[in-house]
Amino acid sequence: MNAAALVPALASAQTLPVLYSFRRCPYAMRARLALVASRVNCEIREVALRCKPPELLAASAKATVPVLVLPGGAVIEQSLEIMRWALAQSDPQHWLRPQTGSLAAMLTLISDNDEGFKRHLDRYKYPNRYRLEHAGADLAFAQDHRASASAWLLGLERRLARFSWLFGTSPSLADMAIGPFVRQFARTDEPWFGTQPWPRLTSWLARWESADGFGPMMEKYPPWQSGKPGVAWPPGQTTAPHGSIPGVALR
Ligand SMILES: N[C@@H](CCC(=O)N[C@@H](CS)C(=O)NCC(=O)O)C(=O)O
Repeated sequence: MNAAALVPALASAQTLPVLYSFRRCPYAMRARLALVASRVNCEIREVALRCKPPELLAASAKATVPVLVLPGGAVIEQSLEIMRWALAQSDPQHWLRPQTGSLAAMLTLISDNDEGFKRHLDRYKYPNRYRLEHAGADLAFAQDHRASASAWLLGLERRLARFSWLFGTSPSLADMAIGPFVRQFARTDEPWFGTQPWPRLTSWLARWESADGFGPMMEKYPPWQSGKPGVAWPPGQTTAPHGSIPGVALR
């Protein structure tokens, strides 16, 4: 668990936002990136997707991660909404105000990712989960979806010809929301990905993975268990401008 501080069990009043998360989930990754950037203090609860804790199911009937439960009891159960909530508390890197374009343009690109690219990514990565769509021809099915996903990625490559990030010379909400999905695509077949005509995308992905918040965002935790102490998060946060309470130690 590294040296993360333990939060005393929240027996009565919840004093910090509670984030239900799964380390490798791209939606949870984007939510954690925004929480790290905004320096909102939380309690993180790593969820084993095969054995979801009753507290998560009580907070959110749809039972996906990430879910953020605020101290007043409000529940935010969409990753993009968690990002926007966190950045509304504090946005020191101006992710919501890109150098070029607008918030609306970023949301459109993110929606293309979530509605289009993600569908192809899932079918490329897990063709066996979609047998009803292709009668067992896993390889051909995967390659078709890889081609459709690649067409969208080539659009990002063209966009990156102008600036090094999707909406200017510094990262924005769009880079942070889309990065986890492109990373998953790249890691599905790294040798193949490395031979494709998208040098700018490759460099963008490498810069995204070495951004400041990436390490804390990918910190590993064992699955949280009901009634056990949670983990104060993000790790390494020494000042606590948002959501801090007396008595909660942050290392
Ligand atoms: N639209 C949701 C999607 C979240 C989602 O689908 N998360 C996956 C994990 S990556 C999940 O929790 N799936 C439920 C399960 O596997 O039981 C969001 O943006 O937060």
